Amino acid sequence: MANESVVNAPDPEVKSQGTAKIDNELNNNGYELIHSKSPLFYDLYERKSELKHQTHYCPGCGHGVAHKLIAEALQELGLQDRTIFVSPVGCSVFAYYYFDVGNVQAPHGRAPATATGIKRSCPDKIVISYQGDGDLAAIGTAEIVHAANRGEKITVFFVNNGIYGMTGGQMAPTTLVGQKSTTSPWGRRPSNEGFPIHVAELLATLEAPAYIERVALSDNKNIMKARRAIRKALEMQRDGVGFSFVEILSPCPTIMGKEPVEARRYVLDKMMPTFPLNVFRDRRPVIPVGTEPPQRPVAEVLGIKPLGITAKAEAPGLSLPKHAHHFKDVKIKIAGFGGQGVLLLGQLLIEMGMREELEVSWLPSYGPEMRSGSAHCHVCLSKERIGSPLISHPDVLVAMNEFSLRKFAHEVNSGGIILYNGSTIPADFAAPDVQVVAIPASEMADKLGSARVANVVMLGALLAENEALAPATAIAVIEAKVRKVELLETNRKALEAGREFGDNKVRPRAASQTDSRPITKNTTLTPQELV
Ligand SMILES: Cc1ncc(C[n+]2csc(CCOP(=O)(O)OP(=O)(O)O)c2C)c(N)n1
Ligand code: SF4
Repeated sequence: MANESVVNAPDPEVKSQGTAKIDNELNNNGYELIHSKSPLFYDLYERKSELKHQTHYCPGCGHGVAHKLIAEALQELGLQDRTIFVSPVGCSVFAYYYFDVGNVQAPHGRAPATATGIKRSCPDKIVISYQGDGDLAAIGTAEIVHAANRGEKITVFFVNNGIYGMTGGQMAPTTLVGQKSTTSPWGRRPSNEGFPIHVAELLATLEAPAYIERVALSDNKNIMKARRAIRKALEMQRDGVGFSFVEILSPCPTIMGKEPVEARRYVLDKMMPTFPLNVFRDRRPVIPVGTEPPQRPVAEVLGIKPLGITAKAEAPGLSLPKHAHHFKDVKIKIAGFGGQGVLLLGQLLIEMGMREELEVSWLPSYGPEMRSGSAHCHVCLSKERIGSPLISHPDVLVAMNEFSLRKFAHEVNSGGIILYNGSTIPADFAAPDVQVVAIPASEMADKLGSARVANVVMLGALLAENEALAPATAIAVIEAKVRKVELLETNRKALEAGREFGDNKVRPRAASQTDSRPITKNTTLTPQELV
């Protein structure tokens, strides 16, 4: 980091100076010392009380220098307000305490994938993936290779210190031959641990990347070169040229067990012979464009027609009224075991949603065993674009078995609904603020002649209870999905049976995020009421 005035700035006067704090003085050698901090950095770096007066980085750590160079480049290019930093796991994660830009934290190794998503949805932003070598070259090998290969227009700063810093010095893919680490205590041997991976060279074999350079924080001359490379990589992103990547050889004095100056020397003398500095790629990639068809709505691509259109096409003159959606969005979790049609029920719902011209998402989750193992899916139906398909707190839980009821009930939003596949609610089960309805769907399906339609019985009950989607849409979707005539009839009956059960046993109401959330209080039905 720049100097003592940048760490937690306890002096109110310093704080009041705003973002750029400059204190020039002349030292004994006649050199002008410039104590300054880029306005890219926060005024105050938050740390726990006993650590207040130090940054997260050890003295002499290359991360601090790399931060400074990146901040200055962004400042010079005037990109602060457009920048989104993605920092994953490792000492690099601390970046979000320092850079006063948009910050997103990604799981270990996944930063290039996260950055891809951000850049594609916000192409005018400057998206930076800032990663360590354990992160990028070990757990994240696939992500970096594929992001580079796709030529994503992001910038990756790869801080290669040859070791896992944060976790105490395990061997990284970049650890030098002969270098000792906690997991290569005799020194890295190519015969046992393989050779160091040269990431810059590896990525330079790909067609799409625009700019790849390796630099080093070994001495002032090389730091100045690093500064230029960092700036250039950002300029290339600003100008929409393509994927830019700077590998930064960096000292990690703590794990190297060296004083800061020695650690820098180690970068120069030991790391650079293995990882030579070079510009491996500097060109505007030629990626054919213009042949892709224009973006069309997913429903259109899948050939799913809105219900009104289907009805008109099949019976000219007849136009079904558009279903009035009383919600902003409805989040549904469907859980049970493999074979109960849990995932299919989710798919039916999203297809219905698409026909009703809603935004939809479906996220399945199941274990290694598809049949009999536990399975669940997340379904979101929304009038607006959906930010994430992951649902932590559903409005509706469809629990196809008791295990799922007990496992997921606590997640349901207050005022939500649980539809439970069972003849009675387990006596010891309680879910305050949530309406729980037991529907003997499996028994009803058996009586209809096919245990497999229990999920469709639940769909019927869900529609009766929640009124999120029109029953006519459900029929249309089932007709489109089920080809066999007898099975189609059973499915129709199952849907109707579920709807009737819901209508008769349950007061219809909506569990969803409405503009005026009309959710009734907990009206858990007792087993007696359900008989
Ligand atoms: C999925 C996952 N696996 C492992 C870890 C443990 N972990 C935390 S930091 C780290 C190593 C990071 O090393 P590197 O990327 O080289 O960064 P540095 O700390 O050296 O900057 C590991 C393995 C984790 N947090 N998450
Ligand atoms: S462990 Fe290494 S990489 Fe992490 S902050 Fe300390 S010196 Fe830097």
